[in-house]
Amino acid sequence: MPLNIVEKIIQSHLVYGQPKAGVPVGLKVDEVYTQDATGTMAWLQFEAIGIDTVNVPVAVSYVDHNMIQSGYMNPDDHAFLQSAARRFGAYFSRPGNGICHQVNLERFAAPGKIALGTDSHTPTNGGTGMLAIGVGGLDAAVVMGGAPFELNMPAVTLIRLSGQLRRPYVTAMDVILEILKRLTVKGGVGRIFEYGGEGAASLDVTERATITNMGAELGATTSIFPSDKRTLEFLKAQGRESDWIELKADDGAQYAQVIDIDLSTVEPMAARPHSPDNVVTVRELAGMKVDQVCIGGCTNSSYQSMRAVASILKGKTVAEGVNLLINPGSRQVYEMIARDGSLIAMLAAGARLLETSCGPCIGMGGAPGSGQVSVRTFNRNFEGRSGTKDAKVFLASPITCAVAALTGEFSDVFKSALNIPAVEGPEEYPVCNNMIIPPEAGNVRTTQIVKGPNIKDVPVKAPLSDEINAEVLIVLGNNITTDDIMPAGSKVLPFRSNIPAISEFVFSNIDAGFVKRAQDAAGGIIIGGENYGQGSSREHAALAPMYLGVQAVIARSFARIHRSNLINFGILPLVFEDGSVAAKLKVGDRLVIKGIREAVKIGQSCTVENATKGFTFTCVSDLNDRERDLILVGGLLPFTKAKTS
Ligand code: MIC
Ligand code: SF4
Repeated sequence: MPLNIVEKIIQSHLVYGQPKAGVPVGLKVDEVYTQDATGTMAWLQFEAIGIDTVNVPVAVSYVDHNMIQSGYMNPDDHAFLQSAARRFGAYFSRPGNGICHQVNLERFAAPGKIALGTDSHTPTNGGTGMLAIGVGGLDAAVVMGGAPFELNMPAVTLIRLSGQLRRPYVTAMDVILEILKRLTVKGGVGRIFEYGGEGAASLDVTERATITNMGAELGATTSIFPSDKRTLEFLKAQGRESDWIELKADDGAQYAQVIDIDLSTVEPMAARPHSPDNVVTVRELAGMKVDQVCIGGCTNSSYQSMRAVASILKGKTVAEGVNLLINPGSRQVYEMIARDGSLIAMLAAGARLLETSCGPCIGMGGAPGSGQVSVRTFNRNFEGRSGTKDAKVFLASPITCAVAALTGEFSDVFKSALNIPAVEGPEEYPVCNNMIIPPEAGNVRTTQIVKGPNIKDVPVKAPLSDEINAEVLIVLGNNITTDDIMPAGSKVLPFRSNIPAISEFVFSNIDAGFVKRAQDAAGGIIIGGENYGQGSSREHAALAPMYLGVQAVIARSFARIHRSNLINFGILPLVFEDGSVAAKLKVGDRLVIKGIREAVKIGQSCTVENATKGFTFTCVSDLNDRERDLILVGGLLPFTKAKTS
């Protein structure tokens, strides 16, 4: 039977199950990577499982998010991660080496392999033909312990690209924004996007990686490109030719859906506040004043992009009213722009150069002023994520951003008088692994794990009770993000290793009374809409509510990673049989669900009684066998510990 690329990789890694859409498959994983903001929990959980050494071919611990060291907490986390990597057998990418996805693409990504990363933008690696999936920290810890990774097999959509980009004005960023415009932030839920067609062949690996990176914003499980001669070129230039294999779909391969995009018709696009799918053409925004421009991050940090930006800035000055911030994604790219003079052009134009870290993308510095317009090459523009609640954040390509930095407004780049050069990828990248520390040799390691005072144990939930009798704590609309549930930013991120402390911030950006209500009621139930928990992989958006006593979330539908995180921490995700019931529920209503253990065990729907209003409604617990087992015992940690002890 002819196979598509996704099926080929799944087949070659299958431990159990059948690769049919919706059916659980267990997969052998080739690489697991963590980043610091989610990694401390992942490694604490790995330690709590009680296994001595990682049991996957490659594990890498990156430090890139919590880079502002305004106190001891973030550097203590870095020291913990470094010691845990050495002790348990992972590579450690030191602070300053770059953003996990960009560095992983350069140093570890390989076609035909499977990677998990504790970050939703792990699919960036799909640019090389790797099946790379974002997961919560506990899922990563359990797989590093040697378990297969279980996934409900997604449906595979082919995005068939034809034509050529109108380079240099139109970039890969514009392509993914166009796709987001068409499909929305829910369009990829339960799907993998496989790219193909002669248009795909015209894109280089870094352009492909921009597209697969932002597939996360579609809600997709992952996105992947074929591995072809462009992939070989990239791997060869990175000194990793031996990692290359050819990977293409068989003639006659089947897909659940096919979407056609002619690259030659794509225009410069921008996502308006406050959602990555709120996309219009840059032409429509022309003339709008811009106060801040941010270039870099994990979405658009290739050498080619940075060099193009520098050529636009060269010999000019950033507009008077504009702050231009640049955070290149890796030290390799930084080094290259330093060597070829691009960095001087940026500095001379007035750019503020940041270190290679997530920075302003996650509100770690670089917050815009009140009500300001910020245009960024990043992937998320959720309200308040920049650190400024009333800022208006737009997402656009490096070209659109560089031009906006000079003109102080959105401009039609085709009409801009600027001479924008096309930049090719280098034949050879400067490869230097001196900032990646290998693990201590052997399987019996002695490194002491270093834990600062802010690093607290992971809380564990009790097994599921047979009756939930609890208040509605909050009623929410559609597309609630994990940034809404568990904000990030420089004030909150340092508490990622301290669940009691971080739980004080749950929903703080959208409902300041939530935590007090939850504490007073000793827990409760959350009511969500469609696509509840979209966005990041941060398991703190499940762990902290669990710590506050949240027992269930009832929603119309859930985003994949967040749903897994809820289950991993013993919070029951229930789906309304009739979504219109949500409108009848109010904060403070007492909901009673009886006989839940039995309903979960036999996969039945359950009746929820609204004891305050005197009506009942039905919810579905659409859990698979493994998920049922996890929920019943209180989550993945007690489940795994029971199995390994
Ligand atoms: C993000 O882009 O939202 C983050 C910060 O990288 C998150 C991870 C986190 O919250 O630590 C993600 O994408 O998963
Ligand atoms: Fe970092 Fe932003 Fe990329 Fe998340 S999206 S990994 S915060 S650069």
